[in-house]
Amino acid sequence: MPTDTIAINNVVALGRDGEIAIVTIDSPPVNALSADVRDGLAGAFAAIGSNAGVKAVVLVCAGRTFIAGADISEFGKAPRGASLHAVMDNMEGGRVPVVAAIHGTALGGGLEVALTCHYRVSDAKAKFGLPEVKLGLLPGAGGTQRLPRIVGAKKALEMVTSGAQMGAKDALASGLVDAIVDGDLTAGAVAFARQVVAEGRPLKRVRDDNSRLGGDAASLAPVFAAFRAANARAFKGFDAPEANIKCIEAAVALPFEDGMKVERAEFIKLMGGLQSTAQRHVFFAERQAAKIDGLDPKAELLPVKSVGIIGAGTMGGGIAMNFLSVGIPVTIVETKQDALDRGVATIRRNYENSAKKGRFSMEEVEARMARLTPTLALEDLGQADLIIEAVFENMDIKKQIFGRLDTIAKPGAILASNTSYLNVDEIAASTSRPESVVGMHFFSPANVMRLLEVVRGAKTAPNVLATAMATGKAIGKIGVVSGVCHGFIGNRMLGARQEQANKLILEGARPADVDRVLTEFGFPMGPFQMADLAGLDIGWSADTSKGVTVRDRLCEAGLRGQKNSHGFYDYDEARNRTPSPVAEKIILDYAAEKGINRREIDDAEILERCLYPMVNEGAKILAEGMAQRASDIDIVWINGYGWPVYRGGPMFWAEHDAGRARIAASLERMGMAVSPKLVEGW
Ligand code: 3H9
Repeated sequence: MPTDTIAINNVVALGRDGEIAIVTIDSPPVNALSADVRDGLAGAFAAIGSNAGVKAVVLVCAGRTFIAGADISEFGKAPRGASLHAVMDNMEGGRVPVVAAIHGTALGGGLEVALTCHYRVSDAKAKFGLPEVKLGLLPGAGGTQRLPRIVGAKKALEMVTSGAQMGAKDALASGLVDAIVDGDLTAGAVAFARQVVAEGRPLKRVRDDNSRLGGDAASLAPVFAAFRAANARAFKGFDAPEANIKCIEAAVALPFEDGMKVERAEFIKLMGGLQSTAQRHVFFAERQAAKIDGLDPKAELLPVKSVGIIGAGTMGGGIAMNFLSVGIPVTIVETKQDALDRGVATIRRNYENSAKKGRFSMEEVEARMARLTPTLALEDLGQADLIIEAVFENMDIKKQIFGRLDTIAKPGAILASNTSYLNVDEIAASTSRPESVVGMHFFSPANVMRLLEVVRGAKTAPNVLATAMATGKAIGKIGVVSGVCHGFIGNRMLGARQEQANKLILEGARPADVDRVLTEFGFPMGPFQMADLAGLDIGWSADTSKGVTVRDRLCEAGLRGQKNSHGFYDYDEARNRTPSPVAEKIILDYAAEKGINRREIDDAEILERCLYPMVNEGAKILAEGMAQRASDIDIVWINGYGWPVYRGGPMFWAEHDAGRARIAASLERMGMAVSPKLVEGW
């Protein structure tokens, strides 16, 4: 047991267990390497250096995890406290062995600190990773030079460019940890340190051992080339992956110290760039979104142990999968047996496809399917804790369903609508318990997309809202609270973009131009590709079509989008697309009929007209209090609509890249009313 523990400062303590010194970091929530932690470590290792009685050191963390990385909130601010590199050099170059004792997640700078220790032990659940790439960065404390010297260049490449974590078992097999400790971690690490001392083992410095790199620059050149080629699409637009690759190349090609210089230079470049600022903004924005203004964070949540879903179509089925996958039983309701059978078959097929790809076993498919109860009777939802209505967008039908649910659902059950546009308050008013009604707007495909808009009705009870958000988290979604307005946050802004896109193709741009400009900006697809994918006939019917919009006319001409291989584009069997001449003629005829003079429209105008009105709509949403904060809007667009994460979301982009004043001026030129919020800022 440690004795004589002294506080080096408020977050680092130094204790002794015989000849073993124990340095403990206790800096909640995640022991990030803040200035205080660095100062504490500097102080502790200085004290150890001058104490001849210490034969080895154990470095351990209190709380839920080992060091989770540099303190991201310090980035971009004036430097304070001891330099991390100096602290690490001191540990690595010291006279006694240092053993890192790891639990939770050793991430980023945390893993880098561990890699400067001479030995590493962990518990069986520990995880290891260098996730800096997700922040638009690279491991800047030697990680790119040390990791490949343990796990090899190839594995290191994968880890630094994906940020993926490695479990303890793999870490042991690859030499990232020297032992896995059962029982008390500190005690196990101390025993390990004693053994190192007793056996007179060397001070293993990762930097000095090139034997596991897996080859030299020449022999590994094809590995780097193949890796770049295989990932070109995934890395497109991002600066950080290539910088990470260059550093691993340097680890292979150069002596350690020179590799460190490359790492430093690349790190500084990334840190000063807008992409990393944007990605760090997104990191904090994601966590911020979970916080609901004016709501006690400890508000008691309602239990969600069983779920009812109304509608077994694409949305209903996708929503059901989220719950089945995490072990929550679902009763799914349809009005017709064949629709029900189709919905259940689709869920099974999706699961089986995942199993075939090796994501989980066929037994797991059966286990998930066993949690699903299909039924034609709404009455079967009487015992569900949460009921989600996912039928098509028709207010009358939704009201009718909620009216019936009111008589069926047990008291206290949450009644949610997956509506993507409609007034949740009006839906709630069709029940006698509007406090139990909330919007839960999923995005298609609902089992994949991370975004969940949680729509807070005027009467939604705080614990209903909090439970909807917590339920989203439990099924792996990022919940964002929206107020009640047409289309909520995401679709309302999308509407502003679509309106301009539709005008642009009449005024002279081609759909393919609009799509190209937006994909070059970083969206995975443009508005017309998206329309084709969703189906041009959504909400359209041959019986009621008046032929008044371009869409009506496309549908009337039999163009339905990808589903029948003809839409704004024609699709071949491999889904390769070429602009449709039929669609083009319909657009040209329509423009002529409306007397629109077509003109050359350049890329800059396309981008401005698609994105600026969207930002303006976002500003209105903020001014009306429909979104809690600008960063919530960014999270909606990144996770629901494919806004490129390295551009930080529309509101971040407006503030830090395009410029609010420039957007406002341009909107005025377009003759659009500028939201005062856009001018005054958020
Ligand atoms: C780096 O290390 C650079 C070096 O290579 C180079 C240096 C020269 N800093 O996620 P949670 C906060 S870059 C500051 O909800 P969980 C977070 O904001 C870093 N704050 O918990 C939240 O605050 P709040 C590389 C941080 O249990 C609270 O902690 N490392 C940091 O779901 C709880 O977070 C990473 O990128 C941080 N590093 O997940 C790891 N981390 O309560 C980033 C967290 O006020 N972190 N916070 O909202 C994570 O991935 C997760 O937080 C973790 C815990 C898995 C650790």
